[in-house]
Amino acid sequence: MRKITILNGPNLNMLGIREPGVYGKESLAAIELLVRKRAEELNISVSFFQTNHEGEMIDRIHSSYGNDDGIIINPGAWTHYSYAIRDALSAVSLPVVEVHLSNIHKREAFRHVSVVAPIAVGQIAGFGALGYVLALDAIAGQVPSGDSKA
Ligand code: CA2
Repeated sequence: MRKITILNGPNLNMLGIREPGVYGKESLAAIELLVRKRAEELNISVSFFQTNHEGEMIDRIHSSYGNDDGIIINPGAWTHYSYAIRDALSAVSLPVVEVHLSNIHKREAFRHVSVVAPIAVGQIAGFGALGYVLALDAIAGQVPSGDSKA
């Protein structure tokens, strides 16, 4: 079975608690449920991880090496400046899909830049919680299922 890891960076544990106008009303747990439902339909095994600590995120990305088939990541504010997160993603040589709840391109100028995007297969931004489900569909297309009936 294909294994996909879904990673969330700083402050995303606050989803559903504050700023619903920008990031939607769903909590991270609710997003996880949505993604798990779609993962079941696609016969994909998913694991979730959120941290507010950059080094912890880098360690988690490294642990995907040899264990996972792809990474979906919302790097939060690290998106805009963390070469360390980008290098870690690059180092594990797995397909990466970048997700953002908000449309970062119509927000403040500093959010228009993603240092992760150049090493990602693609970026999904602006669709709220649905973006994570879309990202799963997208990454499923990048990773062969090994099942001729799928
Ligand atoms: O739109 C996204 O998903 C972001 O990655 C969210 C980040 C932001 O820095 C990026 O520019 C775009 C921030 C996540 C903060 O999440 C909060 C959730 C609820 C309340 C406050 C912050």
